[in-house]
Amino acid sequence: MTLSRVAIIKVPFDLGAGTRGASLGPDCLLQEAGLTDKLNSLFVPYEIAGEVGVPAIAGTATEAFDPAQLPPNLKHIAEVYAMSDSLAEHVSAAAASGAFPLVLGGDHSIAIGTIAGLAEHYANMGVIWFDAHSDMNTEHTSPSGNIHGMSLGISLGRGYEPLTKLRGICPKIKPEHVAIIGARSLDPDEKQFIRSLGVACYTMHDIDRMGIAKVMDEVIRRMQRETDGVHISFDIDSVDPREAPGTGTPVKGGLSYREAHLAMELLYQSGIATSAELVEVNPSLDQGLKTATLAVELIGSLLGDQIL
Ligand code: 6HN
Ligand code: MN
Ligand code: MN
Ligand code: MN
Repeated sequence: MTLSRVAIIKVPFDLGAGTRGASLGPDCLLQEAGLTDKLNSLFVPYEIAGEVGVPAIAGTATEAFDPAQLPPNLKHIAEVYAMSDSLAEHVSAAAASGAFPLVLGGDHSIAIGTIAGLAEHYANMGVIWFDAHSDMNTEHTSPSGNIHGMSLGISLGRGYEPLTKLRGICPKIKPEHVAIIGARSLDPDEKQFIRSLGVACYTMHDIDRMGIAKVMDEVIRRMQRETDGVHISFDIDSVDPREAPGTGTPVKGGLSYREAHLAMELLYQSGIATSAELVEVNPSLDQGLKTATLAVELIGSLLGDQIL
């Protein structure tokens, strides 16, 4: 794992979600929930490499995107587009500097920008997508119009063109380099898309049957064979709401506390991760700091925190 330095990029952005509040995530994680203390205790060198909030959208029109022709069923598209473009720039610069980009959301729409920035550095990047959902809707299939439910699809080149073509590379990632882990709430068209592309999707059913250790083993081995870098996109709603209540779209029957930690510990041991993002912690929906603290602990496990 490239752990010479962790470049933290804060993304207090929640306009991709239907419920506001995930914008409070980055500061909550870093300060109240103790992420900076955690990194210090692990002797992980880090810096705050940037912050991308809700951009002022005036003047963000490009030839690729005409705000005068706003498409339907893409809520806050102008803000999402501007945020994604700016975030991609920050992430690309962090990766270019040799650091391990760690992006703190924010809702899951931020993955559009994170992956766009990383795609400039990895031709065959793997993405491990921990999520109750698959985030593969388009403006034509989404039941909500919320772009956080479209970010993986967009990264695979499916959906609204100005977003899929963001910064010129399209698609950013290949279906055979993606693994979804923890899925249990998929919309009909998402199921169809997952099947037709052959995306590896380890549902909760699969995890119940195989065990998370075997799942991670399979995923890690495939990534080691086929990719030149691996991004961990961790939606906290992959974890069961009993452990992670502070999130906007909770779904029963998720990863247990230990399953989530073991997944992160195995990723650390494998050394394959080259970047990560932690999204959808919503402090305004949390029980105290329960969910934020879990998120900090999971980042710790990914970066080398060990029980013994
Ligand atoms: N997330 N499939 C639903 C939708 O609105 O498209 C839920 C998406 C949730 C997205 O949790 O990042
Ligand atoms: Mn670059
Ligand atoms: Mn998600
Ligand atoms: Mn989700």
